[in-house]
Amino acid sequence: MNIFKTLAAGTALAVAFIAAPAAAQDGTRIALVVKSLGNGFFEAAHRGAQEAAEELGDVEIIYTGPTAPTAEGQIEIITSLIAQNVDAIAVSANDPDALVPILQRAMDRGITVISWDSGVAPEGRQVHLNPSSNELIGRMCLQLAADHMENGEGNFAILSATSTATNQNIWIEEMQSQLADFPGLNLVDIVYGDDLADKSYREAQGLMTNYPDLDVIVAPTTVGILAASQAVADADRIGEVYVTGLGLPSEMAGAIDSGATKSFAIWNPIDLGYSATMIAYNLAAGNATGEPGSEIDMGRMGMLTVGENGEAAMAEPFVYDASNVHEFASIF
Ligand code: RAM
Repeated sequence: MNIFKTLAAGTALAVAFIAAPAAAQDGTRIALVVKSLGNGFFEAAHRGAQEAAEELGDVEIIYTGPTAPTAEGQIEIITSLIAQNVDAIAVSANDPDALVPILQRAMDRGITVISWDSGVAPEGRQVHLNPSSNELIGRMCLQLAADHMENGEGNFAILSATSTATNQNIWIEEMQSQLADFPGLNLVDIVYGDDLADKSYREAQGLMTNYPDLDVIVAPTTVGILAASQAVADADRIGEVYVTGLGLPSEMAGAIDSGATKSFAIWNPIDLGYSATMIAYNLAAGNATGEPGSEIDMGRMGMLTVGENGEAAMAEPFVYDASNVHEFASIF
């Protein structure tokens, strides 16, 4: 920066300070509270949030989350965000109910609250953004399992994230309620890897030991699907036990190459973080109400129509296989 620019910037700051000393905050501060740090899915969503912030201008993204995916960790973080008087909190929740009291306190203080990815019960937020239709995600997981079996017939187990995760629990319910449409599929067990790589790996090993005739592990979590693929490869069971579910091309390209999976699905996590940020911003700015039936501008993702219970869905999941995984691996 040259000296004239520095002076100009300094003057602008000084003027802003004199003109509005009590209006305090610079711009809009939006906290993106994720299930846990160190998860590539949320890191991609963060990139989308940054993109939205740059497009909006004068928006600061506070990317935060606990080290392990627990509701307690998120409650602590949200308590501190309320003390910092952020403008909006956009959370992917580790539990639909446990966060409600603290988020109600945030809303009472005038903070905009939305959930995205993994929802909070309606009384604890203004809007919830699902990545896609839950029914469709459930059906897609079953279809992927069937696609990895001969004639769509065989045994499968579900390796989920935490047992309280709103999104995975809804998708599991959807899988169970649509099982009748896939008569060849036999669900033998549901286990929880807590979105921790080591626990997910051990749970996948446990499934292979406990069910010698297991054909497919369906992991509706990017952490679980990657860990299970590694467990299958390490156990030398490639070609006998397949892994599928929801994964990131960047993390799963190796599993496609090794043959641990033939295909898996996901929506664009960058778009999801971008959309959540746009929604939080427009609610905080008073440009939208979030009322069922109303619309919210999501920038390059278009207009969102808010549905029943303040819920809406972003886009359809996309299937990745050997034909396209490497092309997308550099994106998310
Ligand atoms: C994991 C998280 C996230 C989920 C994806 C598919 O990264 O559990 O909430 O949406 O998987």
